[in-house]
Amino acid sequence: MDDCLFCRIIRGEIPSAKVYEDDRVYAFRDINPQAPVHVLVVPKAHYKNVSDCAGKDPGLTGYVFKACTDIARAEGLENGFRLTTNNGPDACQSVEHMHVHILGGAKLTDKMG
Ligand code: DGP
Repeated sequence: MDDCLFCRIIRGEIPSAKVYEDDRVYAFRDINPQAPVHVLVVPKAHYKNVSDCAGKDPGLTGYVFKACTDIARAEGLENGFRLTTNNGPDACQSVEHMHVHILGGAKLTDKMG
């Protein structure tokens, strides 16, 4: 996806604060953090959201979530963290490349919506 923002970040065409990378996922700090730790974890392959990824490659979807838990541990979030993935317009997904938000580093609100 030539013009996808997160594909461009993965390729290094747009700078990002990288947290983790392997052959299947890339993780970087959110440009507009909503918590002391706010990391985005994305599959390197382009899927427009988690529904798209889960439907076409459920193994990769699981791999992304496993990576999230490993990154949360590495970020020192032993006391808890939240994983959020916005899926489609009603969820206010703003970038159409599947991504999971890792939020933590403080007590988060109990409001989920
Ligand atoms: P969502 O609303 O779930 O689609 O989240 C998209 C997130 O992407 C949002 O929290 C802000 C972040 N974001 C948008 N553009 C950039 C960027 O250029 N760099 C980084 N690091 N994050 C970005």
